[in-house]
Amino acid sequence: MVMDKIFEIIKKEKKRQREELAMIPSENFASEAVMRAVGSSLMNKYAEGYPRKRYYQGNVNMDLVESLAQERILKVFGLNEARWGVNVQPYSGSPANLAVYNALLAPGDKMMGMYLPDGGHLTHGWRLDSRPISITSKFYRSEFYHVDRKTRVFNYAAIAKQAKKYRPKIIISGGTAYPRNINHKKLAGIAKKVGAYYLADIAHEAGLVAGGANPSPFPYADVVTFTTHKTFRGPRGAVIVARRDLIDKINFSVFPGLQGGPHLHTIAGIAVAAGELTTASFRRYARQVVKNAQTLAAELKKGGLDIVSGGTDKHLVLVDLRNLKLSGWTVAWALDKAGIIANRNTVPYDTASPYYPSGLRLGTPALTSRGMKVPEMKKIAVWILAVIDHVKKEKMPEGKKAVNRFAKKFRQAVDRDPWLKKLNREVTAFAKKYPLPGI
Ligand code: DSN
Repeated sequence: MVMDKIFEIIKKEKKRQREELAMIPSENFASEAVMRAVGSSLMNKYAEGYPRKRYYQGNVNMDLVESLAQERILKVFGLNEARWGVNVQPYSGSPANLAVYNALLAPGDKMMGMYLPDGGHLTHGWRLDSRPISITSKFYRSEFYHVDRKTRVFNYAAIAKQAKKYRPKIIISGGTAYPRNINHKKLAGIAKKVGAYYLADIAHEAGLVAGGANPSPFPYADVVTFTTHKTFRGPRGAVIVARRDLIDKINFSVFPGLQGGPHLHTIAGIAVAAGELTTASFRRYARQVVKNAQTLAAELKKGGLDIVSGGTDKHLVLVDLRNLKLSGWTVAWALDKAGIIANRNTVPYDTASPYYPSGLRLGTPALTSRGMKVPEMKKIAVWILAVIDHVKKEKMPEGKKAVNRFAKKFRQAVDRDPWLKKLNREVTAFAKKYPLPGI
């Protein structure tokens, strides 16, 4: 029996996950098989290099693990080995994207990515004016494309115009809070016209693409990156899939360019997850994730909330709280106290700060992994609307000092709030009825 204090904390965390509703769209529950692979003896081995080209001895089984992971990734997306190469070694999404840039760009080259408050990602060249925030904007020059102010979806003609003027070497799509399908065909066409690579970062929707619930970027993109712990439902890690003629450069960029020994225990978990993704039950899961998110969006909209872009094609819903003059921070903390775990998020054309943004981001992958369907989404929507109504008078003031005072007072108030405590008991009793996958 292992007695380390950490195991007490793990037990508490498992209880929290069982008793709360995980609605952060980038979170999910890996299966028992995935967790067993990750927690296995594979973690004891160094294996710098690639299958059959290792720098250390004793890698016969590591070669089998990594090759199987690569094969399964191709199978998951229906790809042909003659056209596509796979790298399963990136430690996570950020190093995966950096490895792609390091392979395909020279320092100072131009990249064009989705604007962060419009749903993009830090690693797509994020900077604030001329101040680099992500290392990607320190090494490379970046410019961003935006959603339309009115529709809050992309206007591809405007992106094409911008690309023609800016002439980037790479165009990146994908991100964290764009609820609509991305038109990969159009973006790849725009990239081709200006002589740029097209990188589709499908970190959020990889599982939905694999399950046939979202369109695939593979017919069009030069490179596709994704993390493996979101809708892919595997361990925390990432994968790069690239055109066959680019993969050697990318492999060299991952190792020895950026990383040392690969985490073969994680890669084994990715292989197990990829095996699960090719089943009929996963295809049903992927479709249900989207149906659940669409139900949630529709119910919240009926309840008077402003849903960015009017709905969703994916696993996530973005609520703009500005019409209620509420902060995403306030709502996220009140929901937390009720046992509903969502995250505050910037929204398109947000003027609030990223720490106290104007939006709330909700997702359905984790709830769907627990077996929840449309009726459960309707029930949860009622709770979310009730919590928002409960805090509707709590307006965030202006000015740093006033905000700090408000935040402290609000946190104390929600900690003691009897209505939220009562709702929390109701949510806990409900959540406990749905089994938690994993160990
Ligand atoms: N942190 C991830 C998300 O929540 O979307 C993106 O990296």
